[in-house]
Amino acid sequence: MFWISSAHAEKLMPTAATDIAHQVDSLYSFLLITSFIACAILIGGMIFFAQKYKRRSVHAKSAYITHNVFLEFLWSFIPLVIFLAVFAWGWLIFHDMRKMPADALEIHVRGKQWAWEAEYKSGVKTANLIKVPINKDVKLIMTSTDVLHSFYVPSFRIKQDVIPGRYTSLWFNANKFGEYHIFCTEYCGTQHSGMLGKLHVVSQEEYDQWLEEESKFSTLPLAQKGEKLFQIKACSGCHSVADKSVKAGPALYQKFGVEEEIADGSKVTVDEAYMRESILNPNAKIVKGFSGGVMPTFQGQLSEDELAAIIEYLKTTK
Ligand SMILES: [Cu+2]
Repeated sequence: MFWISSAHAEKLMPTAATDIAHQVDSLYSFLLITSFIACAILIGGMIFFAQKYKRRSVHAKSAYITHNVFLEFLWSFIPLVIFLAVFAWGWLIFHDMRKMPADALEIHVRGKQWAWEAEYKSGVKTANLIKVPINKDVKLIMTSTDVLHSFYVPSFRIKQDVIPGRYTSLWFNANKFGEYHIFCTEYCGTQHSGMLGKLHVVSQEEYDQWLEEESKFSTLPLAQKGEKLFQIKACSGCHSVADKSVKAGPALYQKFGVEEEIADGSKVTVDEAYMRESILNPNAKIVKGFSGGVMPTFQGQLSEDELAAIIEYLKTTK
């Protein structure tokens, strides 16, 4: 920290878990403190001079002063030096933030309404969770499958827009174990505020073990694979599978084989074909009481075997 001790700063700001976070905090503290000092000089000076040069009587005449070169030079030059220093300081930090490390652990991140998907090089996929080893350069290669999102980790002081149709990137090197928030900071639709993720910083051993554990996914039985996909694709954000509680979409608990009333009043039996249609073309048969256009289509986002896995899983909630 610059002038504020780090113990105090921890209370003002989220835990700083990278070197860059400390640098950002130093610059921020400098700005905050110089602003306070400038404010005190301006407001204090104004009150002092208003009192000192107060008109004492109706006949009092003020001195005729046109200018003062020395004073004018000072109040122009000192702020100029401070502003240029802040610019240079900020530029150096920005340069560090944007210079991608050459030998980093690379993770693909996809923003979608309303979840963060991550994909590791080994093929492991997660939703709303990124696990990384401590003291390791990590580079995120990011894009969006629908609208603009923005990836933000307050504890790392890094933020980057995530844009459909192109890649943007971010890097960090976490130096503190823990669980940190991932926020979306670009309004992206009704559930924007619920677009939350966690970033776990763990030891290298724990990371390796976790990655190996997750890699076993492809050999899982269909229904178990479906259960994972249901999480990864963030279906669980809008559909309850543990009970009949209604979220943004209807609960899918004990749904298989049930007769469902749809918006136009007709009935449909929930079988494999209806489930498939509802995943790929969600607006085809909207359940009565729900509005269309909320669920995005998963056309092109799920392979045939992934579809089968999810449907087999949904049959087991029965
Ligand atoms: Cu978003």
